[in-house]
Amino acid sequence: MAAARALIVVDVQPDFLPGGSLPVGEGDAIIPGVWELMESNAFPVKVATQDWHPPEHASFASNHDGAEPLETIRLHGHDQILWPDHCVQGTPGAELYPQLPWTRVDAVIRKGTDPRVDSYSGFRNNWGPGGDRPPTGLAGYLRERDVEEVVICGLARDFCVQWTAEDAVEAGFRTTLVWDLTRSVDPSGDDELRSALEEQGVRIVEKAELTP
Ligand code: VGL
Ligand code: ZN
Repeated sequence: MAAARALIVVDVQPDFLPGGSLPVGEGDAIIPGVWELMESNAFPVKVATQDWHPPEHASFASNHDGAEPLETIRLHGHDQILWPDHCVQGTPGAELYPQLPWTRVDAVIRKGTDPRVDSYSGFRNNWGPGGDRPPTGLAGYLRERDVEEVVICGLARDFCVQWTAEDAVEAGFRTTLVWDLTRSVDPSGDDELRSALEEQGVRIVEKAELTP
């Protein structure tokens, strides 16, 4: 089979959209464009990630006595931002956003399922108690499908999209991030984030620049 290009749709879930428990500003603005890419025939492989936490997850402020959301603590030797409860397994906020054509997606990688460890990236967990970042299996899945290039969109630009893009480069995939089909939790860092990603080898494009 010829080298394939894969679409990766990151964490488009109600909890990250307006009205959700960890809403990303303007998160809903990406929906029509993401819908178009999901419907496109330009991607022989399409995958999605789904943030999928147990209620006792270590990234929830509610699971740390006296802690408030958006505080940073040390967890397994690394900084960890504490979040409001979000994407709790089986809750409506954790679903794949119901208005998108998920039937088009070949595989869904659920992440953040280990209560002890966060997982921003679709490829590997954040650092765990063992000091390593255990893989989710996504890189192997894509390699077995002859994928050489990944095109990434979704939420949030400055967390799960960023980490997924960085790990995609590190795993050896040509990596494109569709900037206008992402939004940040903290847009004030966007300029810096953009340069940092480009420096690491992530190609950043607007949706209109994607060759169909
Ligand atoms: C995300 C914070 C916590 C994301 C997930 O999808 O960017 N951010 N969990
Ligand atoms: Zn999460």
